[in-house]
Amino acid sequence: MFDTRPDRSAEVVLVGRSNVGKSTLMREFTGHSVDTGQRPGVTQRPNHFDWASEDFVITDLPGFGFMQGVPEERREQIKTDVVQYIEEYAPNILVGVLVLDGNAAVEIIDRHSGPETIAHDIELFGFLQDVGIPPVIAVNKMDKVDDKDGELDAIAKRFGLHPPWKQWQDTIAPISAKRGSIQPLNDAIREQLQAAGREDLFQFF
Ligand SMILES: Nc1nc2c(ncn2[C@@H]2O[C@H](COP(=O)(O)OP(=O)(O)OP(=O)(O)O)[C@@H](O)[C@H]2O)c(=O)[nH]1
Ligand SMILES: [Mg+2]
Repeated sequence: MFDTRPDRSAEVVLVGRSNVGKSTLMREFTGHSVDTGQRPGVTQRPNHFDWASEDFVITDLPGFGFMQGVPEERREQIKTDVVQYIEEYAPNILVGVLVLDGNAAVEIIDRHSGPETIAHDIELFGFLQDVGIPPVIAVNKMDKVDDKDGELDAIAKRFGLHPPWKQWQDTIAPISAKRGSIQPLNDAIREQLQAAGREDLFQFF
């Protein structure tokens, strides 16, 4: 189990498959350097960015799914640890940002969906809701997507949110973390913070 978490009463977590851009997004949020990479599996322990004076922490969690050079057993362990982390700290977690690669998400979800299987991303979205954490879907790498509305509608549908996606701007935020274009996500996170009565944390988003 991860044991690096600072003891803070409020937290925002970034979760999602490997290589979708969670750490790049973390860097955007904090303005501090975080290891990112060309290959999946760069982050294998949580990166916490901590404001002790505000009693607040943002956590970039390791990714799940394929990781280059990481054995299956270790990947399963990381996934279990991520789920346990979320479960344990759910009472403190105000928003769960589920990061997707806008270019690949629909194909990956469809490939892993079947009569008896559920894609990780969909499962995680439901899990966040089940433990009482409002999820926000950050659809990243939009700079590489041509038909933006078409892709976002397709994603919305996979998560059971009826298209058009624009009805769901407090839950679906198209961004390009690498280009520093994350305003829709800041807005969506603020909506959730406001619902939790935590306008004091607006300064971070
Ligand atoms: N085109 C494009 N590439 C991006 C964007 N955001 C991140 N990337 C690239 O995607 C790759 C993976 O980024 P990371 O931030 O390391 O991804 P991660 O989700 O933290 O990956 P793990 O730590 O392996 O789970 C890097 O090469 C980034 O430069 C984006 O908005 N657009
Ligand atoms: Mg990372």
